Order: sequence, then C-alpha cells, then structure tokens
Amino acid sequence: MKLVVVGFGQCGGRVADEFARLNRRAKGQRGIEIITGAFAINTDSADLSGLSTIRPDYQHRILIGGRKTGGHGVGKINELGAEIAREDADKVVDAMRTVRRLSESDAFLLIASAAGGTGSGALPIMTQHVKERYMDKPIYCLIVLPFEHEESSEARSIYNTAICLKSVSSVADAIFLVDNQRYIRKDFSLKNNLAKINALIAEPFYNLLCAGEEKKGKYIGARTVDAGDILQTLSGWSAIGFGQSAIPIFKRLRASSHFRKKSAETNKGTHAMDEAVNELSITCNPADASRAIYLVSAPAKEINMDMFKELGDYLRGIAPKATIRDGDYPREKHTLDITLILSELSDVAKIRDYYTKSTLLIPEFKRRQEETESKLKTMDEVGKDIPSLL
Ligand SMILES: Nc1nc2c(ncn2[C@@H]2O[C@H](COP(=O)(O)OP(=O)(O)OP(=O)(O)O)[C@@H](O)[C@H]2O)c(=O)[nH]1
Ligand SMILES: [Mg+2]
Repeated sequence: MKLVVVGFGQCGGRVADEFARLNRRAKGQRGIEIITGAFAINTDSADLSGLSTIRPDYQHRILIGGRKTGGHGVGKINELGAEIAREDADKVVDAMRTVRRLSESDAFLLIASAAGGTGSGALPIMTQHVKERYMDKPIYCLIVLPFEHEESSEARSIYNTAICLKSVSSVADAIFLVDNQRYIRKDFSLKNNLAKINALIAEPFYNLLCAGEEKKGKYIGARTVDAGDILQTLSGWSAIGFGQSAIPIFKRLRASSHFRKKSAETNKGTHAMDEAVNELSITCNPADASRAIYLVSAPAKEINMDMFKELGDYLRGIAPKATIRDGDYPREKHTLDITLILSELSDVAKIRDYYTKSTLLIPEFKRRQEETESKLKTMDEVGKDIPSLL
C-alpha cells in the first residue's frame, strides 16, 4: 500500500518524518516504495528545519501563516491554526500535485497532535480540502493525544483535543488514535524521548504497508494483505497495535516431537497477538470494533494454518462483532510480528471523556475571555487622558 503522508505542526511533522524514514528503510532493505510523498506543514520555521528525512525544499517543508505568526507558531490557539490553514490551503494542496506517483497512491495519511495549536487547527481544515480535491482517494488521519501531565496542567490541551477530534471525525474516512501516555506506561524514560515514541508510533505500519507491495514470489504470503484489504477495514475511530515473539535461531525441539513443535508455534502467534492487543495505540474495548485486520510477519516455515485458526478464534472471542481480515507476510527472519488494526470503534471512553470535560470548560474559557477584555477596557479607561505618539 502506498501513502502520501502529510504532517501538521511540530508533532505531525516529526511523525511524518518518521514515515519518510520507514520508506527509506523499505527501499533500502526491500526495494519497495510505501510512501510516495512526505510533507511537513507548520507555522513554525524552526520546527521545519529540525526535520531530517522529509525533503528540505519549500515544496515539502511548507511554512504557512508566516505573516501572521512571524514563523513562530500559533502558541496553542487552534482557532488561529485553523484560520491560517484555511487561508493557505491551496498552497498545501498544490504541493501535493508534485507527487510523482500520485495516481498510484492508495490513500492520504494526515498527521497532527490534537493538543497544540497549528496541527490541531490545521488538520480538520486540510482534511476537508484534500478530500474535496482528491475525491477518489480515502483520507486517513493519525491524531496524537496529549500526555496526562499536559491535560492536568493546561485545560487548553483538553479543549483543543476535543475540538480537533470532533471536527476531524466528520471529514476523515478513518482516524488512528494514538495516545502519547500509552507509550510511557512501561518505560517512563520515554517521557522525555519523543523521538523514540515517534518511532514506536510508525513501526506497526511498516510490514502492513510493505506486504502488498512485494514483487518477489518468496515474500508473497499465502493470504496476502494488500491495499484493498486495508481500505476495506479502515473506517471511523481506529487503533493500531504491534506484538512480537522471538524465534530462537537454533531450535532444540527434535522433529519427532511434532505435536509440541506445532503448539509452540501457535503459542508464539498468540503471544504476539496478546501483545498487539495490549499495546494498542489507544485504550479501547475490542468488542466495540466492527472491523479488524491482522498481519502475521514471520519466516515462511513458522506460519501455518493452525496458527491462523487459533489467532482467528482468539480475535473473534474478544471482538465478536468484527469482520476480521487476515494475512501472512513471509519476510521476517528471527521474529514473529503481528500488526493489528481495530476499526469502526463504536465507543472510545477517552474521546467521550474529552467531550464531557470540554463542554464543562466552554463557560470557563468564555469567562476568562470576558475577564481579559474587561481588564483591558479598564486599563484603557485609566489611561484615556495620556497623550499618544501615534
Ligand atoms: N508523540 C509526540 N508528541 C509530540 C511531539 N511533539 C509534540 N508532541 C505533543 O503534541 C502536543 C503539542 O502539540 P505540537 O505538535 O507541539 O503543537 P503545534 O501543532 O506545533 O502547534 P503550536 O506549537 O501551538 O503552534 C503535546 O501534547 C505534545 O506532547 C512529538 O514529536 N511526538
Ligand atoms: Mg509548534
């Protein structure tokens, strides 16, 4: 599957840069192209210069709203991010026309954090514009949700997130929810290591995008997952997860213990699936998913029908309403990897929570605005007799 990837704001740009790196890896290791174009859009010129893999010209790292912000971002005001995106939308959409293999691209993936200003505001507006211009291609969004400490220290984070989620949900074909907090659950040192988190966010997409693009027979699975399967799966709120089991280089089990060998193989599969479910990019209940897809990537000899049966039964057990698609990809050498997507989720507690909290915040933000305006008025009043130089 081939994507055009566009990141908005600091977080969006960095995650898009990570996808550009995945593409470089796919080309280098596998001779495959999975990203046909990678772009970063920002109101902050320093953030654009900090990227490493997206092409460094003005058509791929695009500064918007330069006159309004002086190239320094919108300071978390996502209404301003949205306004700037509206004004500069043509500049962004036109840049995408330069993608050499646009017609072969299967979908767009637009990325941003929900809590900031530029990405949060620009994402819904640009999703709408790209959709209007490229009606034949689905538009997917990947939205990064804030850390807990940001939510508790800054009410604006929650407010921006709710606005961004609500706006995007009415225009995007599917939305991957990625909760920053989930990535520091196990490893707290990640709190200050956004680069590592970004790599973890992008990694599950690697095999999934490569599988359908393979040209060499020996790497094409018995049940291929291609762009069509992924397009059929993605709809509405979605989560992505990744799990891995190591495969020992020297197997100690003798050929005679055939049964034990088989069961050890299926165990590796269920272990990886378990991890993929536990490591989903957002906490959700698989029972709320209407669609799911999983891809098993492992050496060809590790993949068998019993494993698929077991994995299928396992997933059916936890996601009984879902239409499940699956596939294999005989590529990896020393691991068995599973990428899992749960899609068309009918409920995500975290989204409900943002909506509830934000609704309560609206009067508070209104009050703060009125208070600021009234204080300014009082100050102007006090200084009304002072002469001005203008
Ligand atoms: N995973 C991840 N999260 C990030 C990264 N950079 C920022 N964030 C998160 O994104 C949110 C802040 O949004 P930014 O992307 O920095 O904001 P912006 O879109 O550039 O908007 P302004 O700076 O306000 O103009 C916070 O929740 C951060 O934790 C990153 O590189 N990776
Ligand atoms: Mg910024």
